[in-house]
Amino acid sequence: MYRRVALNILTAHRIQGSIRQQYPRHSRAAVHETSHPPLHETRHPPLSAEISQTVPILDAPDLRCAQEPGHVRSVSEKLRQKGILKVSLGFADRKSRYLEQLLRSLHQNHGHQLPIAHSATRGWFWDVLPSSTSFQTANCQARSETMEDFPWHTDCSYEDPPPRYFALQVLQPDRCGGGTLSVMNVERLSELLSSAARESLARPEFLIRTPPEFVKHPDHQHIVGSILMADDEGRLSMMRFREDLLTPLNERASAALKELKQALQGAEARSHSTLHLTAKALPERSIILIDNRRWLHARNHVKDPERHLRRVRWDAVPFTVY
Ligand SMILES: O=C(O)CCC(=O)C(=O)O
Ligand SMILES: [Fe+2]
Repeated sequence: MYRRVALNILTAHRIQGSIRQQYPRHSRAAVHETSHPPLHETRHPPLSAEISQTVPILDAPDLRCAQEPGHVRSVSEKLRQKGILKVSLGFADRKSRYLEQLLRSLHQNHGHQLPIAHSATRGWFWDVLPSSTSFQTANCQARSETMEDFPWHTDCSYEDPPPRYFALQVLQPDRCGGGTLSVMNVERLSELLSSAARESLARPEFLIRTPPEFVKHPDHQHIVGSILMADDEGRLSMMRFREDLLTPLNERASAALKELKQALQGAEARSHSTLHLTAKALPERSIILIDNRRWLHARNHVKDPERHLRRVRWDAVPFTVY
């Protein structure tokens, strides 16, 4: 399990806050830069210094933003540059219409693939909500329907191709201090590895099992691939990882995986590679959008049985260098 470092959000905000100006109601949404002092009271709770330096924030004052070219371009650019972005909705959106329209706009104007529907009834969205009685797949409780913690992982690491992005919309934050989402930067993590381990993790020498509840065809119960992947500039900045599904296929792969697990533990405690997004950082009406390959994520134990996030994953692209 991973160790949690408590961030003193309020103190951190006094040191450095994010800029928030009052924008006319229908103007282009604001991108908050973090190098300026706070101008005045914020409408949304502040982020800690570590988080505000890393996670850009966009305001979406109304639903029209999801189709407004400047807003959609900002989302696309921030995701490309940082691989992580927080959107603060200025309106109630229990049906996730903003996310739905935003993903259509990203598809039409920025080349993102649309999400794959979970099922005819669930469509693109999945409710991350503890439940012991009603499950979104027939008679089967998914991990996201429990209150358990999730160790570090990439979503759908077993899929080929895996989704490049996912977003979580907060419908009800955990009011009891649990359910904190943590994110770890893959490039920072890979810097902690020896070059031998990095090279081994980039070889397709790992068996990645499909969790039984997601096996669609009896002949497709696993894939074989690498854990690390290089980006266009040759940096090993992309990863797919979920420990309980992985089997190394030789000694070299086994040693590299062991080193990665040790590095993960070391990286947890380092604020430059890991962020803990508490309910203060991600309140109701906020959405976190994440590059699934450039950031690992984890969640600690949920304490509030009504904690409710809505998840969507999109832009499935191959995890191999051609
Ligand atoms: O509940 C969370 O904060 C994250 C859930 C998650 O990682 C998942 O559903 O894959
Ligand atoms: Fe996840």
